[in-house]
Amino acid sequence: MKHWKTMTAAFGLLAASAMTVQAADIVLRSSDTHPDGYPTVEAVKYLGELVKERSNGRIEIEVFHSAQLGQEKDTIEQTQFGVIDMNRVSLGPFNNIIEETQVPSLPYIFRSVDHMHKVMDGPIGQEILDAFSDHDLVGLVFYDAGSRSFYNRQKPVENMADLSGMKFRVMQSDLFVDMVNALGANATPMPYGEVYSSIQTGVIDGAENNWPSFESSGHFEVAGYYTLDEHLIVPEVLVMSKKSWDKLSAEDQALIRQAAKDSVPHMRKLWAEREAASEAKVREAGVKIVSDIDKTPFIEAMKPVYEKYVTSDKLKDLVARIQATE
Ligand code: BDP
Repeated sequence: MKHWKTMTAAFGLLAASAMTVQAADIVLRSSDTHPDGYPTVEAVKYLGELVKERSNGRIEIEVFHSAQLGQEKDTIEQTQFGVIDMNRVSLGPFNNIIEETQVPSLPYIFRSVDHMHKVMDGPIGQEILDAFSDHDLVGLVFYDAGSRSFYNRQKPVENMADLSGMKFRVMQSDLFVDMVNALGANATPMPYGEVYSSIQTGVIDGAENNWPSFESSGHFEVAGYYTLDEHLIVPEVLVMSKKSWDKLSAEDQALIRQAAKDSVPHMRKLWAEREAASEAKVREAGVKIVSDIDKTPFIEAMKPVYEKYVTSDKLKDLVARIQATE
């Protein structure tokens, strides 16, 4: 009887391994909060195609979109534990864990998306990616996220004074809480997935995000005023779990790193297309857009935020080098 059980188990194992030989040897599960079709989701799918092709089908990436694996803060922890292999997230939710990620998350640190690309495509970006390795993660590449601006359900915000006393959701980052409070508004950190109903029920007045997120989340349906103050140009990041990474051969690690790099131009193309499409959809829906806004008072108001967060020599140096980048 015992013998028979062992035999069945052995057959089971054989069958299972025969199946995995036919499929991929390595399947990496990747998380994303955004819905299918969103540029970040499509970029990681594209990366999966590159990886599959270049590994002759040995490695696959399975993308779980629409927060199927959870909200960002939780999926980051699970990636650190090795439960999730790969994660595409904003840099924001890393701010409280990885000091270096605060730098590209500083309001108005980048003068434009081009400036952000110049910095993050170069040695400064690499230093920030390298910082993930002290936190059970491997930083692979940055993806685009345009610029973030405030939207709300109440009124057109024409200047900083209009923000006074209003309640805005921010990503779960102390830096963003201080950013909103320094503008005279009140910050409520909460997961992305709770924002729609919180605006709808009036728990908060609004939130802040880029065109594609404002549109794809449906927030524009409940927040009819969007003010293009562009306070953040914070990129997305693609990370891997250090635990999953360490299981790969050096060759496979190099293959994934290269494929991730190669997915960036594709992502940027998708981003530009989606940004335009989302803007058109939001405008068509009748959202009132305030685009002619004097950013100077907003930038001035960020001084105490910089003073509070840019304290270590490392961060001071990064900020100075970013500002000096033409
Ligand atoms: C989007 C980012 C996403 C964040 C979301 C947020 O792509 O990673 O979860 O903002 O505001 O733009 O939480």
